[in-house]
Amino acid sequence: MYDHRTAYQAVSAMGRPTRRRKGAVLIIVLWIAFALVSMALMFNHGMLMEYRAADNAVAAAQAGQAIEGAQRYIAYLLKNVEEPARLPDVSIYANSQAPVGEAQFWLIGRATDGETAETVTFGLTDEAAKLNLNIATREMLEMLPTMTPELAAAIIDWRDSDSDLSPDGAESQNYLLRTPKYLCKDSAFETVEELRLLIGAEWEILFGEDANLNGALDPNENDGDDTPPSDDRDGQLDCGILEYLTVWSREPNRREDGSARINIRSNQPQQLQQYLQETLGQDRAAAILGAVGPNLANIRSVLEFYIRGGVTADEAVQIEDALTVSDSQYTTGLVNVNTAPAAVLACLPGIGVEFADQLVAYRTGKTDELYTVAWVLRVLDEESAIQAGPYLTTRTYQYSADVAAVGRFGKGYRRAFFVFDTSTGEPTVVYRRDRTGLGWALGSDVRDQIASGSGGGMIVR
Ligand SMILES: [Ca+2]
Ligand SMILES: [Ca+2]
Ligand SMILES: [Ca+2]
Ligand SMILES: [Ca+2]
Repeated sequence: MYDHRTAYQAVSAMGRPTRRRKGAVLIIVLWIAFALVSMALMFNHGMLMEYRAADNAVAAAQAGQAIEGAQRYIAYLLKNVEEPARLPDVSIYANSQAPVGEAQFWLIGRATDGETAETVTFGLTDEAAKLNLNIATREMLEMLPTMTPELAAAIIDWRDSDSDLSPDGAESQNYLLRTPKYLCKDSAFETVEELRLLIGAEWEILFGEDANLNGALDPNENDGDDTPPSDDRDGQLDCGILEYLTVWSREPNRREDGSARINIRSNQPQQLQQYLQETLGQDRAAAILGAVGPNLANIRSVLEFYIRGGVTADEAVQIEDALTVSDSQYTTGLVNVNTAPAAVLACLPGIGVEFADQLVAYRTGKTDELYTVAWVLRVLDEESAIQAGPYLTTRTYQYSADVAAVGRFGKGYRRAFFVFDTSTGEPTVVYRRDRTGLGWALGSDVRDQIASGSGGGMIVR
């Protein structure tokens, strides 16, 4: 620290000042002292900032390591779950304030049935609970909250291979007018972020009120136009389309043990007959196949087979794993009717807004009953269920982990969004995106938790 007296003495030593000169010297001394003190303060401040920066850098590095740790942990978890293809119960894995050395991580989840989005929820989330951008029709896309007919048309034009402009859509001819100009992709979406390239993909449509994509209503998302984003201050989180869209959902079209399924539509009905006889007995097999009739090739979903054949819910549990209506290796874009929010279910043919709410209300609090898609018949009439059938599943093979972490003293906040695909048998990260830039997404409760925690440090973003 700078010593004023030393400086004063140093200046005094320049000569024996007269009274007049003494005054001038004092001013100079003050100046010099002030300058030196200022420099010392600046120097100290610089040191302090550098120290803090180093401290933050250490914390951020720790948070980054926690995110890597979380990634390995989740891959291990998904590899070892007791019930594959089902979203693991949050009680069986670490998802909130999980320690990794001096760091901690959280998995930003989504409110499930019966919960509200007022505070942040923790856990893995389900990509099969979303609408697949590469499968959804224009009509289905238009049902999404905040979607416009123009963007829905632009999505179809973006992914279809032709250059024929849909009504209100956008092809290369439109994208070449932009600055910088680019071509329409004319093939499938590889990420949801590609939406940002589309004409009509306004920020408000993509994000809605959920500016930090955490599925929870943060204060700035419920204060009107006081702070961004713009919102309607109604106490509800009105999400944009990013919340409801995926490109990852697909199921392996094999039984859980890896063996081939039986294709109901194939022209070898004796294989189906034999399987039903072995599993459900001669009488039931005969009754079911008799009810379905000879036009097996027209059956568009396993659910439709249940309906036309009068298959009971108990029988469905026994046979669902073995049946399919396709020879493809994977089935892309099925929506998990057990986990999808009403906003997604409402987009599906035969369901719509009213049935979507009823399906969510029915499934709330139930687990065993939801093992096969047959349960939707408790809500949907048969005709509606037949329309919805080709889009429904009760399985999930892609899980997203939205990992937020802080280092020591609650500093160095980092966030990364991962998608894990288990459809090949081995959990694989198929997508990773840094979300640190979206700002604090763990809500005020976690902020308080960290502030009062062992570190007691403040949170520096
Ligand atoms: Ca096109
Ligand atoms: Ca939010
Ligand atoms: Ca606002
Ligand atoms: Ca709102």
